[in-house]
Amino acid sequence: MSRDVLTIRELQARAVNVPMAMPLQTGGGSVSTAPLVLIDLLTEQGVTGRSYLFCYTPFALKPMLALLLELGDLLAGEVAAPDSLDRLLSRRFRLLGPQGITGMAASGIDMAAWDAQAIAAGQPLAQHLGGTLVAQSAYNSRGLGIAGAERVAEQATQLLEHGFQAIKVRLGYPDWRDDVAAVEAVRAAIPDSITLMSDFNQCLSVPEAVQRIAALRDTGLYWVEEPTRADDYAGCARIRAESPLPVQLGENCWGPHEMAKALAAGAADFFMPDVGKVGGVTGWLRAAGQAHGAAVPLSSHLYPEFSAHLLAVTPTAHYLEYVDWASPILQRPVEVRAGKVSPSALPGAGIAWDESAVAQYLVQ
Ligand code: SMN
Ligand code: MG
Repeated sequence: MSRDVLTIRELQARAVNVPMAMPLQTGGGSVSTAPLVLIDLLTEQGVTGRSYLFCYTPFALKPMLALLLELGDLLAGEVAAPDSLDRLLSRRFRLLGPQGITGMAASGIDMAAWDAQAIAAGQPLAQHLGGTLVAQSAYNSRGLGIAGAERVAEQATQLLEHGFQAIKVRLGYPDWRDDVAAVEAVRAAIPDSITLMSDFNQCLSVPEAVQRIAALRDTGLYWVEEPTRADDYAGCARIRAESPLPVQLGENCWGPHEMAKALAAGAADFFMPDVGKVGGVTGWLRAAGQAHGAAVPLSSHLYPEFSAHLLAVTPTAHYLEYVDWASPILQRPVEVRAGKVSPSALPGAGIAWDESAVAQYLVQ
């Protein structure tokens, strides 16, 4: 336990492109590897904070890496206090804009700074934030891409391993009848007690979404995620007003301000911010406060290692999205027991690199 103020010595970052056991075709594009940038935030006090950023496409790896390394030069000598770093980076990004790679870089730095702070305090992140290590209900978000009814039905039963009580199917087939067929095939393959979510990854127009969701009415889908452009809050609200199924949104909320606008527009029934886009741990906490105020259930998007800690201090915590995409490069990937994920009991968020795997997947 250290009482010293942590100051940043250096930001180190590396890019890796990690194979995925179940590549994923979505309505918004395909993901066949996990392109990650790994962040090590070294402090003068000897504590190192760690985080990673899921970059969606290998094309984004080098620009993300370059931006983070430039920001590292800017941050050297600064106090590793997430709120001060947020103010500093928000000022720096005002003219450029706080979205896209800039927003993700700022989020990743915030996550690493919080990791360092919790490690310095000798506490798991959830405890450092005032919570306990309570296990979070998770849905298995692996697989179930746009692969045809037969293939998704086969995968669905495998995805119930480790006691998962919920899974998510990707939709947005060229023909709406194939959406219905995929959902019906998955439903037929799993017990009635299993919750089934769905995700269109922004691929529909508003009128198309209204029609497609109407056709899915009797499938009992638990939520319909990102039916149209994620930033078309008015369009999402129109879809929601007509939808017989709850609408889920949030992985593309670039910070608490966008979350506030989406909530004000009544764009969704459920929200699911992404810690790597919403502004890191700091942005998540602010978004969670809004969700609490609006009595809106909040799920997580990706980053199960950090998200388990964050949902533990989220008053309206709903579901943790489980993916194993960073697991190959982590010393201690999160474990699922009886369909739940517990926050790591180690100091910090529990991120430590498996260096031999990192060396294997390094992108230079
Ligand atoms: C998703 C996330 C990351 C990559 C592909 C698809 C999807 C989800 O939107 O919510 O899991
Ligand atoms: Mg999604």
